[in-house]
Amino acid sequence: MSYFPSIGTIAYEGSRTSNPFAFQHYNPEQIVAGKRMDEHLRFSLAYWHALTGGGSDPFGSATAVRPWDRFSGMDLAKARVESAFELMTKLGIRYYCFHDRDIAPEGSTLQETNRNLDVIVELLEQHMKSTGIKLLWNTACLFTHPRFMHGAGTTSNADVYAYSAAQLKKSLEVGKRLGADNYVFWGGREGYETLLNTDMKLELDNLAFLYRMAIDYAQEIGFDAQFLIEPKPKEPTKHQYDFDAATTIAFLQTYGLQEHFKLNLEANHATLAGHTFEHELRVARHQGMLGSLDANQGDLLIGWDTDEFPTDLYTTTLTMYEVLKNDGLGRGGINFDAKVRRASFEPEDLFLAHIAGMDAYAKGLKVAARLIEDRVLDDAVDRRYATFREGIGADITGRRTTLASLEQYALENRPIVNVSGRQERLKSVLNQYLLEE
Ligand code: XLS
Ligand code: CA
Ligand code: CA
Repeated sequence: MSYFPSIGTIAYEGSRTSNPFAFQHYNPEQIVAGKRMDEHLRFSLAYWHALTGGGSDPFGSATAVRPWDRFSGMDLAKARVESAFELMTKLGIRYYCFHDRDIAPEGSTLQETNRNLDVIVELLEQHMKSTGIKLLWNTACLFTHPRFMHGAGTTSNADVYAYSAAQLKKSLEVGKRLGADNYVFWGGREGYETLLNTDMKLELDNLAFLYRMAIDYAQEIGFDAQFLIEPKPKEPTKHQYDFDAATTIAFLQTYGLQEHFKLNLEANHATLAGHTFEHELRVARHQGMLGSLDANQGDLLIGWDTDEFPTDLYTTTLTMYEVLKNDGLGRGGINFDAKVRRASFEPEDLFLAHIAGMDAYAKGLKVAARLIEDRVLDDAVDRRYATFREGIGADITGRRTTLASLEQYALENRPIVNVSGRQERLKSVLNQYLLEE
């Protein structure tokens, strides 16, 4: 049975195609920078947006028309699994991600919830075997249910902390069973609203301890996924503890956890933190902690997490630039943590949105590879810092100076000669590369 009978397999047709159900740039077997495109771009479907979300917002109910709408309960969960694999197969997406509660409904007890989960995990396992599609990462939803109103790992209620640990334990077991490449921790409600009622130190200590127990349990059961933390500065809480890449790395270092984690960086979370996406990638890359990407984009005119499909070629190019400079994402991938707009409610929109995102990343990859090959930015950076390669600059980077020796140098009253940063020229060259075929 097909859930999307009118849509076939999406093929690459090149940039001049007028077929909306075709790729203009994503050509999986094309070699770019020495590797196949599909090896660079390990695209992943976000179950919560593609299968579970329906387009509701604080002002209105769901609008999406989906082929699984006629089902409910566990039948709905099963229909979503079948639809997900059809969607991924037709799009050529080889990975997916989910929260435990996206895939199976909560029961009235934790036991019943876990039983529901087991049924769907078994079905997922069968589909993964028959299609070769893999789990990029899974995670535990420790933020939707009312019990998490004060947080999960940072809750003020020890019973909720224990419940969260139980849910996390099960989630690690699911990850192990499905062979997840990574396991994500996103601190949905790990933050605070007001310091008037908050013991920040206890909350952070408890959060670190939850991570420590997760590391120990993963080792105990032989689950070797890369652990990832996903930063976000705000929403749902006013101040999220994993604010951005730098804050998260500092947190991990403070608690001696840095060896066990990398970061899952999301574009929209970067802009909510007042950063560009490439800034977040650069920070993580320099610390050897660039793990995986949640590919989407925000709207700079809107102050919340809009999770739009990524179509901004500047960002996809500069993102892939960082990824290539990082020598890839290893076990990570490019997960479309993105939802179609509420008015893009037809099933076809799910395909069109993913095609748009995959093409934007493919184009970004091709442009980034050429920028690197032609040393466009490398040469500009080299020129800008040239004074550090000789004379007093080389003494500074060789750490052979003192304040006194630098004072002596400065007092010799040499004329200081600066050179232009040439930012506008570089942007124009970037445009040139983007506009070339
Ligand atoms: C929400 C987050 C979330 C994580 C996974 O803003 O993006 O979906 O990616 O829990
Ligand atoms: Ca995300
Ligand atoms: Ca988001």
